[in-house]
Amino acid sequence: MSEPPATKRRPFLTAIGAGSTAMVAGCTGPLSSSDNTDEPEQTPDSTEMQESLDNAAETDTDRIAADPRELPDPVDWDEPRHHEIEMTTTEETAEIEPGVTFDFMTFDGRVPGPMVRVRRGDTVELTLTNDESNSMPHNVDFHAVYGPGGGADDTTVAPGESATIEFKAMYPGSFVYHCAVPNMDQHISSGMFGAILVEPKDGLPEVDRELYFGQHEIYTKGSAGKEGHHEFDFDAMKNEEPTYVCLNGEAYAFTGNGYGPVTVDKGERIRIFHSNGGPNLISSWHGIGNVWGTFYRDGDVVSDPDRFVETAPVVPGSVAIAEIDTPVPGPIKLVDHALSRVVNKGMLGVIQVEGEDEPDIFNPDP
Ligand SMILES: [Cu+2]
Repeated sequence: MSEPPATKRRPFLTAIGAGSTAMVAGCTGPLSSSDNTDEPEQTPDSTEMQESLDNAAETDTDRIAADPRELPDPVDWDEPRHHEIEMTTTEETAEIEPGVTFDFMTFDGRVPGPMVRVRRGDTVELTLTNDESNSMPHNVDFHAVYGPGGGADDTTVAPGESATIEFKAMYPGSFVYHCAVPNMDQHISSGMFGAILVEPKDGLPEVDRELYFGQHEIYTKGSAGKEGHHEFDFDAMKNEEPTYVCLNGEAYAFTGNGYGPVTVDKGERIRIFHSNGGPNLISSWHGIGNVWGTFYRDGDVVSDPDRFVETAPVVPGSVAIAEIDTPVPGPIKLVDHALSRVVNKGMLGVIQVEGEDEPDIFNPDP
């Protein structure tokens, strides 16, 4: 593998439809002009000439992407419970992709923030702490809350302070929570969102495995893949022209370019929570090589779910739920079907189904 150009090579479109996860690894092909063999290797294109980024900053953490396998177990109680939940807001520098640093803001140091999981009728005593090393006020607005600002009005805390609220989870569904200070779009774009799941009293159908993802977009003064430190770009945000559209806060985190695919076993029924923090873009959520067999639109777990949905809107400020079957081995590529966000901006993650071939269902070589 030769020295990569300053603008990183992107996993590209043919990798999305093709079968091998190896094809989403790096060095697979050109998208940046500096890969053009007709050009001298060291000549930057005009965009790069205009860009001058500071060097990549020292990072505070090796990883900002939450592990999609980490979420609370399903509700197994049938009487109202009281939950004491603590969350800490952080401001920390991390990589969006290798060599590209950004100043994130988070709940508990990961994007998306931790899932809160309760049963309808439970009460939640929520303490939000703004880490003393931070520089900005933060708060949290839970969309599962009846009350001023979804709790934001009474959880606004300065660095070093904590605030506690208590709320009753009156209605079921999956909902976003997010920071809601006056610059809330910047704070969400920097990573401050997560999900709260309020299970109906009878619970959700049993599945073999659950995964939890968060999509959002990041607006920076660099172009995607340009190595260096990417400052936040308020004009790009106002124009809704993001540099990155991320799954769990990083570009291509769950591919061969990042931490690798999320592996599951063939035959498992899997429930996927897809939160969209936004702040601005609707996701056209799609799983390449699969279908949303049961789809809970907008996280509505009371109405009858939709069936066999190919591509589903997940609007900013919502958490959709899908249950899928995995009858054949191979990759399921999680994308936003606004595909320029996949090819150029990072919005791709892979679930790798492992097991024996099932030629009666899919035969690549009949
Ligand atoms: Cu904030």
